[in-house]
Amino acid sequence: MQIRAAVVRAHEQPFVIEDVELDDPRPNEAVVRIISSGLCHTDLVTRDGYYTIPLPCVLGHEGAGIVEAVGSQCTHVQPGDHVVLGFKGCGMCPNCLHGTPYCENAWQVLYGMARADGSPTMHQGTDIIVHGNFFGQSSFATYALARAESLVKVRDDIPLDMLGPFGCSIETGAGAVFTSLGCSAGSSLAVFGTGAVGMCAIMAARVVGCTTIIAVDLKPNRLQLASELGATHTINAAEDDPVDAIQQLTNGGVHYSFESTGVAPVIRQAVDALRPLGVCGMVGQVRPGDEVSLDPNTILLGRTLRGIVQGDAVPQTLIPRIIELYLQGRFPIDRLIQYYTLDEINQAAADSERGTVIKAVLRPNGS
Ligand code: CXF
Ligand code: ZN
Repeated sequence: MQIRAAVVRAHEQPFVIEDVELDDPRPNEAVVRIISSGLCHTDLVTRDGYYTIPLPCVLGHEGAGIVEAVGSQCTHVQPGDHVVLGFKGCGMCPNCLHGTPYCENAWQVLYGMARADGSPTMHQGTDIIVHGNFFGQSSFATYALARAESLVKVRDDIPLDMLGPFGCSIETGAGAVFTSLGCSAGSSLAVFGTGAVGMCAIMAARVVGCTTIIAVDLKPNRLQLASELGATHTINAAEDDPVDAIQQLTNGGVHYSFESTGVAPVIRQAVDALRPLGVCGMVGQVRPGDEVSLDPNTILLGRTLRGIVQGDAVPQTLIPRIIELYLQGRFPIDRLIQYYTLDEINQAAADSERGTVIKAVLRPNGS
């Protein structure tokens, strides 16, 4: 079928809106009409060439929409169902078999820009390949092709146009606090970076009952919103040294820290802000080649730095729970979102990079 998509033709260049031919679904695939698609830091750094991927290509991995067509073996969703597009690993390595998001073949599966058998999912004309299947979806488009098993069916009484980011940034921030770090009631958490992922970590920390929730960022307007969403303290790292400030506020460091900036020196700060036995979770993609230096004697006292993918979430169970929290007013994700049309994707990207919007969400089929 013919779709409209935001195509990357060259790294560090604007997206170009073009007509593209999308494959029909294979037996285990479904086509989804994309109602919303969030922009994530991962899309922007991929556009800018952090990783070697074939061009032209279509990015986008925070899609939600309505199932349009299903393959013959697809039983758990039907046309008309409301779904969030998740992303899955290879399904066959030990970590996938254990139900974790730490696929041993993650880079190939997510960035391979083709199905597992190497076949492309998009064309222009009969023989020009447009590389799709980014994170199993390529949802910066009016329609996306996905493996049916990666679709999360959701209730249909919540607007689909705010559900796109649930498949990545929202479940990452929430799952990191609920599951990866397992922050407990009465504990302290410092969140470095108050983009969408950091804000969701703050909302989740309020839900689980952290009593000290410290937001660290460079932008006063973000810190203000972080306070409204649950931060008990804010630190502007442009003005104060966040490690000193956190040590003072907590009498020796936080139980948990969460690093969402992907900036190497900030990772060091997030570790140094921990108390002994504290755990730092990091989710931001660091520029390839950048390195982090740590004081080994800091680690010696039982501190941990760990990477987190998707908040260790099982999307089928975590996404409906966060939706429930949203409907109860305890996870006000709508306060993070600003909408754009597909044609406005370059404006959405610029606003995200400048930090004037927290979560830019495209509505490729209109509002
Ligand atoms: C990704 C980062 C690379 C590993 C998989 C998850 N995050 C999505 O934005
Ligand atoms: Zn993402």
